[in-house]
Amino acid sequence: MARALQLALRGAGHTRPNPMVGAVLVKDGRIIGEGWHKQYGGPHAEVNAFARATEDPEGATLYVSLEPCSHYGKTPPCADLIIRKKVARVVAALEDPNPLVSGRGFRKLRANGIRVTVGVLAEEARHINDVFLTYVTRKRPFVLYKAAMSLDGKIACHTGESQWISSEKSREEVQRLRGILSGIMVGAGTVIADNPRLTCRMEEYENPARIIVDGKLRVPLESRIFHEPGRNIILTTSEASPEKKKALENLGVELIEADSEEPGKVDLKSAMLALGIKGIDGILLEGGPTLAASALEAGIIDAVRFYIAQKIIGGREAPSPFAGTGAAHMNEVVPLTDAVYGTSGDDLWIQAYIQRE
Ligand code: AOF
Ligand code: ZN
Repeated sequence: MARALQLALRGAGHTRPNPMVGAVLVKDGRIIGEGWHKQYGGPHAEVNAFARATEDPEGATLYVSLEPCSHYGKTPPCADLIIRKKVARVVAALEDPNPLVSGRGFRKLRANGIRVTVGVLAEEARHINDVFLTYVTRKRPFVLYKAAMSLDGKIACHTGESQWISSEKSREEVQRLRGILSGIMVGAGTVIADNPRLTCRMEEYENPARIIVDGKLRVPLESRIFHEPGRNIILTTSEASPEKKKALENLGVELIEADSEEPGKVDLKSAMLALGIKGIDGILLEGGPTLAASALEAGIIDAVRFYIAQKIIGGREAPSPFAGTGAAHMNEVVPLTDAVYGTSGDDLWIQAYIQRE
């Protein structure tokens, strides 16, 4: 299964909004076939594993990181293929929450005499497909808030200077995240202050859709983002000027209007559903700290990923990843769970999920 998960990851950035899936065929203790879902719309992992099998898979065990599908989608059901190939046993990491499948694949296999085991390396498999699992069940994007900070938790100096806190290796990883996730989100303040390009500089990936939270449409028409390849989506409100809206639309910008109770402030929760309809399944939230605090409060953040550099910035006024008021009491803090962590260059990184009941 560990091998199947490794294979699954090879599809990163190319399968969305489908999951990343890997499959390994084992017979008499030997691997006789491997496959993964390479591309959206293409053959599923199981199909590729059978296609590359070096021996007859009759009697083999199939390890697969997701429940084999039972539906006719872009491709015919994998469960039928597995039955036809006379596999003896299927070991899966997760049930597929896609309403078109959700247990039907396993049922079909069992009804045809195949032994089925579910739940092997389930947590790792869930971690790999957190975007798919959220999007297919909630119809809104998975939101990952990323920040680079010093060991004392500052994301910039009190002067605002922040280039660079994290190592080159960490910054490279963020480029990869931009390629893997379908959207990248920042506040209008970031666009105005830094005029960033918000592109993915890695050749094998497409640019993410740039999503700007800008309730009053303050971003200048000359901003670099409007002149880079890729989609631009602005989340705004009815407070924005109709002329500016028209001018932005003329630049090809897609506008989503989501009013909250506070005039000029975007309702992030309903905006996420609108983004889901536009096919955005995952978002890398890159800040700044005011937007991050609003996003946290709105309950749209699913996980945080912090790169922690071996540096001390210090200073009472130096910002940290979440602005806003913050918790007043320990019983109000936001609990995180299922943390995974590692190193990148000289930095530490940690990713943890917002705990939901
Ligand atoms: C599998 N193996 O490798 C993948 C699965 O439109 P389709 O035919 O590609 O079906 C997409 C759905 O199939 C997707 O939403 C998910 O539920 C499942 N993906 N299933 O057995 C695979 N990629
Ligand atoms: Zn399938």
